[in-house]
This record gives sequence, structure tokens and C-alpha cells, in this order.
Amino acid sequence: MENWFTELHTKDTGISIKVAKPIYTKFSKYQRIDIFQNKTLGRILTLDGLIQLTESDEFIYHEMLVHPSLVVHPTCEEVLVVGGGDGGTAREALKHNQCRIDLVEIDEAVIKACIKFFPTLSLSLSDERVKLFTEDGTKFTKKKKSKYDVIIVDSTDPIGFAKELFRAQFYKSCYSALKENGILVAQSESPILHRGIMKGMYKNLSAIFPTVQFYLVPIPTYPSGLWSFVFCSKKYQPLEFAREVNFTTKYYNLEIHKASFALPNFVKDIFNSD
Ligand code: SPD
Repeated sequence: MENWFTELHTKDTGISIKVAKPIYTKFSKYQRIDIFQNKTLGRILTLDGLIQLTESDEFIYHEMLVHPSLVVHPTCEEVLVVGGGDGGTAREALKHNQCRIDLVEIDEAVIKACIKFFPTLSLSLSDERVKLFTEDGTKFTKKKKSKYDVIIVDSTDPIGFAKELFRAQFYKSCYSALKENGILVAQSESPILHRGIMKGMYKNLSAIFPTVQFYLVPIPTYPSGLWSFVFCSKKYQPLEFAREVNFTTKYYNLEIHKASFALPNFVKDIFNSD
């Protein structure tokens, strides 16, 4: 019998991936965690049945979530990662040698599973520049004032407990937790399938940050294949100080940085419509 994983993206569309080998399943306090192997895509992590990463394309997501803001901030040293218990975001942030990272992941079970099954991502979590906190990112952020240069929100989709990471209250706490020239970046869903979510984020964020700019990235295994991130800043513009980096990346480079902030009209319309 063939075993297929299916994630529905709408009532009548989705993605199906053949499970070559189930590797791990756990019901944690927060969610169902699954890891399985596919011959083409490698190991895959799903949370509550939604793909979080595949070994084949996680580099696109993690490089593009991290490098645009860390390249633009001219003196970034203190970074907060909210979520990201798999370690992929920390791995990329550590390429910026001067950065120290606080990583706050609500679900310890995600960290443990990824340490075991995704070493190329989770090795970062044992770096001495990374401090791990297993607690609720919204509560953690509320306690911090003017501490971070960059905050990176590597959340799951806005379902269940992760909804809190898409609310105005959380963005306000992030604003206060950032220094006077700080940058917040967050994953912000698909401009094809989640336009309402992006519009809501834009509305909430632009009431708080003077600069709010979305950028686009292709992620083949995410809903619709086209994904977005949002860059919010107190001072810097996303193309200011953009430069080539002196470390190895598989996706990110200066041309990609610039190009990803150019938005097609159907995406601009999300923010211009009432
Ligand atoms: N629909 C999938 C969105 C998942 C975003 N988070 C991925 C976490 C990888 N570190």
C-alpha cells in the first residue's frame, strides 16, 4: 500500500507527497509533530499537518527570512528569533559573525525532534552565541525593552496558539523590544491564498512602524508556491545598505535582495484596496 501525505490549501487544492518512510510522530502539549522521508524532497517536518520545511527547499525560506534585514541593519548584534525551533533561522543568522541570538520557541518537543532528525538546521542551536528559551514568544517579547537590533518572527501559520503572533498587541511588544533603529521581519503567508492575512498584517504593522514593506519568495512546497515576508523598520529602508555578503548562501544574493522587494500589481492591490 502506498502512503501519501496531503496538505489541503483550499477546499479543492493542496499538495500530496509520497511518504517513503514515516520517521517520527508526537502529540506535544501544543501540536502534532510529524517527520517523514520523501525520495525527492528529503526529510519533511509538518506541524498539525502543515508543511514547515522540506530538506529540498528550506534554504530559500530561511535565507530570505534572515538575510535581508541583517544585511540592511548596519550594526546588528542582538537578534531575537520568535519560533524557529528547528534551528534553520538561527543557522542563517549565525552567518553574521557579530550576532548573538535569543531564540524563543514555545514547543520544546519541536526543538528535541529537530535536534535528532534535522542536524543540518539544528546544529545552530548548540552554538555558544545562541540562547534558547522555551516559552511563549508573546510573553517573552513583552518583558524586553529596547534590547534587540532585529526581531525575526519564524512562526507557523496563524492557526491556534500561533494566531497571537499576528496580532497588533504582539507587534507593539516587538516595537518596544527593538532599539531605536530596530527592524522586525516576519513570515507573512501567501499573496495568492492568504490575502486577508497579509492585509491585516499590513494594517496592524503600518499603524506601528514607519516603514512596512512586503517581499516575495518562491517556496515550492508551501501553499501556492509563492510566499511573502514583511520587513518593518523604525529607521532603515530595505534597499539601504544592501550589499553582497561574504559567506555562502544558496539562494540569497544582492540581486535577489533587490528583486524580491519589487511587487507585482496583484500584490500591491492587497494594500491599496479598502
Ligand atoms: N504554511 C507554512 C508556513 C510555515 C512557516 N514557518 C516555517 C518554519 C520553518 N523554520
